Amino acid sequence: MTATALPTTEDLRTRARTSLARVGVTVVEGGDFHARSPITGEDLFGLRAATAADTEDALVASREAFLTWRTTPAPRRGELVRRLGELLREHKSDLADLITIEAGKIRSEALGEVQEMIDICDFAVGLSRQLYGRTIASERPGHRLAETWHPLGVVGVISAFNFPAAVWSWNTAVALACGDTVIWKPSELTSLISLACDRLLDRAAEEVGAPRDVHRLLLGDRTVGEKLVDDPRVALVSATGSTRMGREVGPRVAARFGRTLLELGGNNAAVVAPSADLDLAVQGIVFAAAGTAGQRCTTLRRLIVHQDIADTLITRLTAAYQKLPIGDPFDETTLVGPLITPQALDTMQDALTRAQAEGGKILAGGNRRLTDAAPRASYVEPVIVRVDEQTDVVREETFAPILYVQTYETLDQAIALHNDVPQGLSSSIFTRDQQEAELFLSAEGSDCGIANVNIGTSGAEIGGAFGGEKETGGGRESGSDAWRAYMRSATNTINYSSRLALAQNVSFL
Ligand code: UN1
Repeated sequence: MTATALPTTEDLRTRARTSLARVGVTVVEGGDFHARSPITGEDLFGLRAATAADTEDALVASREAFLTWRTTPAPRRGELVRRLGELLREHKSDLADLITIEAGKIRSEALGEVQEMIDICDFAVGLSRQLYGRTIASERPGHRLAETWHPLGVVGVISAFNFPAAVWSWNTAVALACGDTVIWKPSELTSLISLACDRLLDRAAEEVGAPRDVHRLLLGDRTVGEKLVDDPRVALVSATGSTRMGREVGPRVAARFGRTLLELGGNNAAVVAPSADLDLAVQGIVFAAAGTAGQRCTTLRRLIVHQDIADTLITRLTAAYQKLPIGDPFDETTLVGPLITPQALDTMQDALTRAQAEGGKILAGGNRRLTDAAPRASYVEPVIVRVDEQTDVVREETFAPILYVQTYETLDQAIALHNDVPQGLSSSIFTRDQQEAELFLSAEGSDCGIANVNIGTSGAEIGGAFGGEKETGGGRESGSDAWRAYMRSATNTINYSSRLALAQNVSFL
């Protein structure tokens, strides 16, 4: 099924300009750094990328702003985030338009992404009154032992194309409430939405009287990111992207004893047990595997199905895949938009070729679509591939809608297969058996940072901490106590007696 005709690049330009103007951004065109849209695969505007001097200027200004911001009472810092949240609400539709234009997300997912930003702002406003430290029982009379949390410094946020705005907001709303300042280097593929977010935060800062340099945006290629990675003035580098990127960023920041928060690749799986509610499982699986055209870190990439229900489930899934409407993400009936770039399509096709060479069989999908209407764009049918074992290609993250299906006999076997990949982001089990569900969530179950029951691997709420283990990088962002990564703790021992008592009963003098 293919939805109606695609918009033209000129339509997209007009729409982008209108949304940007409403947010308050005037695009200065003419640079050689291009904003483009995967909807047609064509360039929209030439923009100006940050120069080395712009980056240096941002570093100086951010550090300077930090000196004021760190002493601003946290609940007042929260007022900036509250105002940002209000502006995001007001411009929800404009921001969603820009996300659709640049990332190719369908309308409801683009609106969902903006909702995620609003939610994290609400969370961070609350957090600004809850940066709790503990009081610890001292072993000495007349002493108080306490833990205090202080702002950390300049946070460098490096974000990816697939959640071009939400991941920025998880980091920025929390970092600002924590008293840090932020320099943002977004994906080169999503400059327009970045300009819009930056403008709204600037407006919020003006309105509440916060230093304007609490936030700086640097558009550019990897050289800009590298500067943030290597500069000791950046206290924390929070980077979202591929494991390959994380392998470079991690050691470079560690070499200067900086902090990192890494959100890297996932190779997320769902186990489907014999007792599973299959109606629910089919819906959960199709959204998690084909939603966002398979381009979420949390996308479902591997299905581990009990052998007794495999045929039934596969029949239902292939039928659902054949009906997926693929095309213009602005069309309300579309469920699958374009892949981000032609390279993403090549990578997908290479993975499918390898999967077949390794014994996999394509059960549904895999054809390119809309080649006449948009030859430079990359629309493709989400694919289901049946595999007998977890071969090399299955153990890699291919950032595209490929779902590998394999079967299991015992739950222990399923969990072993589940964990036998280098990545550890998100996971789920579909079962109505409580023992199975609890085992999957236990210490000997899923080894991921996110483990779900009767729901797919993607679409996490902001209230929980988001992140994963192993090659996913170990970072935690967003809710719960992820805020601690953006602050430094100090342990305070206060002697309010008139005797000097040494710890561990040491006597001296
Ligand atoms: C990502 O794919 O980079 O859980 C983030 C989810 C979203 C965030 C995904 N809330 O799928």
